Amino acid sequence: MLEKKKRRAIIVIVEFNKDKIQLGEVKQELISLATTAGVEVVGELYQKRESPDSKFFIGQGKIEELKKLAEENNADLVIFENELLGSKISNISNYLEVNVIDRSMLILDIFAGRAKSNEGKLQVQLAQLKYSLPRLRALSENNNKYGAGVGMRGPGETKLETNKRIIEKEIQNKTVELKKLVSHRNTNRQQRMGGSKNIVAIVGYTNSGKSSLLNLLSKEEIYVKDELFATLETTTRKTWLGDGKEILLIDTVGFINNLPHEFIEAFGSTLEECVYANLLLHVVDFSHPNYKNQMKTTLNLLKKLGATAPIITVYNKIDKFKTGFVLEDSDKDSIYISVIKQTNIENLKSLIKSKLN
Ligand SMILES: Nc1nc2c(ncn2[C@@H]2O[C@H](COP(=O)(O)OP(=O)(O)OP(=O)(O)O)[C@@H](O)[C@H]2O)c(=O)[nH]1
Ligand SMILES: [Mg+2]
Repeated sequence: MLEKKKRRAIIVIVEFNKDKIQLGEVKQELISLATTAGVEVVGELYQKRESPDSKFFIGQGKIEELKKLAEENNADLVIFENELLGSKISNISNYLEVNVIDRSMLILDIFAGRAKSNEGKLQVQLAQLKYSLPRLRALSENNNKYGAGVGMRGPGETKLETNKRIIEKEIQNKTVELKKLVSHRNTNRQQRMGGSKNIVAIVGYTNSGKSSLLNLLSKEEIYVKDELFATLETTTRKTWLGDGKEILLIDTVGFINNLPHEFIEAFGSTLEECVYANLLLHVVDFSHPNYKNQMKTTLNLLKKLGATAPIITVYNKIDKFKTGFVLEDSDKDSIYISVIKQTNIENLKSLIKSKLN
């Protein structure tokens, strides 16, 4: 998507003894992120350690192994699952002689390619600037040696700034600019919502089917794709649930595990939409092996944002169960549906209506 010539990457996952990660899921998600950013994953490396190595993050033996792996597979990029600080990025990329980024930079790169509105672009730029500040030297070295690759592109294909003073000034300016936009949007929101008590926000982990559900309920054509962060900006649609009941349905950016705080700060204004909602539809990809953790991530983020509206948990994609899914007795706060097969949608509508009265 972003690269003219497809980058070839080795992914690296380090698990520390104190953390218990679900390696398969973590790996799968990182590969999905890479694919979404237009990168081909050509190799992988895993290490379990007590703590990060002070120079290379991974051990001396492992860095040798990584160098070999990169050479053998003709890789021009290494992506770490773990968050890397500047000196480590420099040490590793100098040793390997390829561009090195971490998962957060990969996510930023996807965001940069997606942002369309002024507000979206500003948010991405702010997140990038804040994230790059403690990593400047490494990023500009990387940039000069290996070209402005994945993780270093601003929205609209602009090259990211690497001068500290300019960046600090830009952070200031853009924060002010964003504040203005947000206050303008808040005024707009009040007009847009017209004092409605029927504001329903669709939230959930990325790729769970939020936009698909909005499309189905509102008969709209919002961008739906089997990739992470297909939606980066919120969309609001008037929707009728039958019996003359009108709601305002809001599609939101997807959540993902381990988002650095710079992102949450920067995207706060977009995510704020769920704070103003009267009801939240928490869409879950029930067919995903890791759906329970994905739910936890979403609920934690909602808590951080201060969203307190009642939640209906919408377990989606039940069509993916081959043996024919037996609908469990849905309690009054959850429901099992398939957007694709349009299973149980009328019941969902009734449930929404019952919660809004
Ligand atoms: N099998 C199946 N696939 C579904 C269902 N609902 C959505 N999908 C697919 O899941 C993928 C993601 O759907 P989206 O609607 O873009 O998901 P989203 O939650 O908006 O994703 P982001 O905007 O990336 O956070 C698409 O390929 C959809 O076609 C469903 O009920 N069953
Ligand atoms: Mg979406």
